[in-house]
Amino acid sequence: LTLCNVRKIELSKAVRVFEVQTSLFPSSTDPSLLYLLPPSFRLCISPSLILLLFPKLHHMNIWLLQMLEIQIHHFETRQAKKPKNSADDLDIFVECEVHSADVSVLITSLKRAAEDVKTSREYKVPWFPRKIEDLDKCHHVITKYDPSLDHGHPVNTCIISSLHYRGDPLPHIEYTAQETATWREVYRKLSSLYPTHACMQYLDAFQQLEKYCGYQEDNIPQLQDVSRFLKERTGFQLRPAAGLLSARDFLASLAFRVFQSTQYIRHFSSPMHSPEPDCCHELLGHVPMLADKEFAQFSQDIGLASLGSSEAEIEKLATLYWFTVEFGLCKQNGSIKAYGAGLLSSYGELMYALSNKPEYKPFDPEVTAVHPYQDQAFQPVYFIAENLEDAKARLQNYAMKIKKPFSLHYDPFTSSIEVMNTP
Ligand code: HBI
Ligand code: FE
Repeated sequence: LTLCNVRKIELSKAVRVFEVQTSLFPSSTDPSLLYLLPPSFRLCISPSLILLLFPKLHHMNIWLLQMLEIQIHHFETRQAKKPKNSADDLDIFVECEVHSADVSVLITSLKRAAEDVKTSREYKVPWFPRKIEDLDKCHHVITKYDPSLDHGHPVNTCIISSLHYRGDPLPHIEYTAQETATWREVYRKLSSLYPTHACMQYLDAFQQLEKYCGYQEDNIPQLQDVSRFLKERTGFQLRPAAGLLSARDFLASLAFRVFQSTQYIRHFSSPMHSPEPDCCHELLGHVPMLADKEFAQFSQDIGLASLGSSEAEIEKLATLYWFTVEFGLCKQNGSIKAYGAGLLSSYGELMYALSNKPEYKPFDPEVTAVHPYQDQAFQPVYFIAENLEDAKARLQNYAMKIKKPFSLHYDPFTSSIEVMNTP
């Protein structure tokens, strides 16, 4: 909070507040605010000190500070930039921690008494990884899909990745003959569509993966080999994930060019559909695109934008991710091609998306980020990018407008995030 233009006081007075704090409660209470009375008063020195420094503040504000159990971390006075009445006018900066639910109550209350209230932190910045090692804490699996509640979609529970730590080698999986048969069926059907439906970046990478990474219909590629391949192309690496991760954790890893990938394969009884991401989706959908430079940057940019963002902003970024990385289309040589992994790993939806049935809209992050999406059926609408470079530039422009009390810079030499405060 920045409370401007408050009269200078002698700091020696502040020390005495210790003894008089109980008398700071207002003697005549505004009845409309009585409901704010706490069950038990918890006094702390800092709000009382503020009362002394802000003689113009109504006592009620101080009371509120105590009641909301606001923690004051930093206190500073500066010469006012625009002295109004006297040369003694000060700007006072208070950095405090307020529960996000209490922020608006506090601001409203302060505005009644202070001349100018500016807020630089309207929410408590959520924890976010700053070093690539911190991704060990970003593995929260969402159990949105509960196999016991849905008998229509059996899941394969043979391989469940346990917790993986950075530096561990990626587990080598011996897939069963039945699992390989599932892969074969998916691989055959999808690769027949790619030449006509996939964008050229995808086709280039797919060819390379067949040549160097064991992409064949009779072999499920190993994450270790694929990760090494991607690292050489774009610096992306894979990390095994136990299932669908929370959007916050999943996006955060992209900021470090880490893609969290499942390693199990869908149930053999429904090879053309999986309600959760599985290795067919990751290896056939995501991996080829992550070998493209522009697309890798686009993915990392969504990740960087997510760090420290509010819940509402994460929701928008996850929606953007959905309509681009998962279901994006782009123009290429006068026709429309798919670059989204959800399309490139689904025979049915890939055909549908490029038929004349769905609605198309131009990719515009402001519009796309708030468009409702569908995770139970085909998308009713697809967003078309002019090209990947244009999509990247638009996303960067969108990310710059996200309000955060700091700016971020990714240092590729140390794989860490530099945080710069912007008060
Ligand atoms: N988790 N393992 C995994 N794989 C994904 O592709 C994935 C995820 N969590 C969220 C997610 N994708 C996105 O749909 C957005 O919510 C970010
Ligand atoms: Fe995906």
